[in-house]
Amino acid sequence: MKRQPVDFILSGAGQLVTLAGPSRPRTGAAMQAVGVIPDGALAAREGTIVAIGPSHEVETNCQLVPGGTRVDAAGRTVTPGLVDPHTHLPFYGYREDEFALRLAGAKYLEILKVGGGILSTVEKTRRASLKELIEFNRILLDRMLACGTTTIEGKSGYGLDLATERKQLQALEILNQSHPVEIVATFLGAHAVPRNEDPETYVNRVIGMLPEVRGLAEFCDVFCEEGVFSVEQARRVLIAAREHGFGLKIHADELSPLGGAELAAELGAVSAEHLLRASEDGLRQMAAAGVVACLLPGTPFTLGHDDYAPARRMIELGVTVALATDCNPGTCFTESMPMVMAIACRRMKLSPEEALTAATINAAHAIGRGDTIGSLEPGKQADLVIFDMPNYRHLPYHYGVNLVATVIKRGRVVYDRTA
Ligand code: IZC
Ligand code: ZN
Repeated sequence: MKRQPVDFILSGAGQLVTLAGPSRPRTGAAMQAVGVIPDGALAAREGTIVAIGPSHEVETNCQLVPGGTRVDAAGRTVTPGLVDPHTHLPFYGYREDEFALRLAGAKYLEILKVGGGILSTVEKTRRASLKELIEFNRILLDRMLACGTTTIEGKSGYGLDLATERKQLQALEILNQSHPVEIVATFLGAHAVPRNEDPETYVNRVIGMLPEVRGLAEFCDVFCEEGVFSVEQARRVLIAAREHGFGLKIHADELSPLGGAELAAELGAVSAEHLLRASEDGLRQMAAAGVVACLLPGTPFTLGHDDYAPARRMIELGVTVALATDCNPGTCFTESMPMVMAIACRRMKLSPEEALTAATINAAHAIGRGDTIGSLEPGKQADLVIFDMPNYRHLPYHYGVNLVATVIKRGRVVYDRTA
């Protein structure tokens, strides 16, 4: 038989963890089935996986073309590129002063009320030029890539005016074209009410921005929270966004149980985020409507809370669970998905298998990319990570250090610590 020409071969993975399975989000017991090929190999052509299996089989069936890339995983563990489906990139500047205030007892929403928190990042982001914004966030993307993330979602929401919201989304577009990390963009005009503005008037302004950002963002999100945007205001923004063709996301039931989970189900949102205080009914409705629960355990960890989202109950109810960093300068400043997985296992009692499923295939579904990324299967993008660990269970187990050796995006080595 003629060998298939390929331009990328990775072989010798001690464990090649595929996450292969049905082309739908993984729920319940299916979250445990990560799929391990011992001594595994993978071949790709033009960035797309064409063969995957035991090393001897792939080597027999595939022929590397001259100039192609060969990677020896040398017994290490290979997984799909990690997907981070909820970040607040791009932002400008830091808020370490707020972190110290909170450690001394100040509350997140109280800081926002007096013009700090989100509003302080809004001021810095408004002042930054497009170029400054791009360069600041490029460094964050470099760190994400170094931690094994190959695709992220990023949001506006630090402009609260059309010009700055557009500047943020343009920064994402330029970074997506010029950085190996792939970016899915979300419009979060309804992130906070600008200083000295009436909330209802601002909601109307956000709705007016939708056609102006349509080409720059795929999703629309709202920070639905007591003292920020009500369920009724969130519903207005999201219904208008749906009419303009946006996919829907919602920051729901994080600090108070407003009914954001129910709203996400009612509107057919792609995902709902946080959900620490979501009602049992809301979770059932999310399961029935197929809304992905995007859990962000780095946030209660950063805020020093003892409560985490009820992930075990969600899995029992058949809700699709995904994990994300929530990377932002206020409530969770980390670029590391492995760190988030480590917290998820310890505080939400996910198994290592569930955490990996939540950070790959289910995370891909949380941003509408379940058909192209999140698992290693023929036809999908060749996005993978080689971890310096004997098996995938080390990923949440061995924490606080970076065990990424090499990252491959669309069949190209884009980060290599072993070189
Ligand atoms: O800058 O505080 N929760 N939005 C909603 C955030 C956190 C980001 C921030
Ligand atoms: Zn968020």
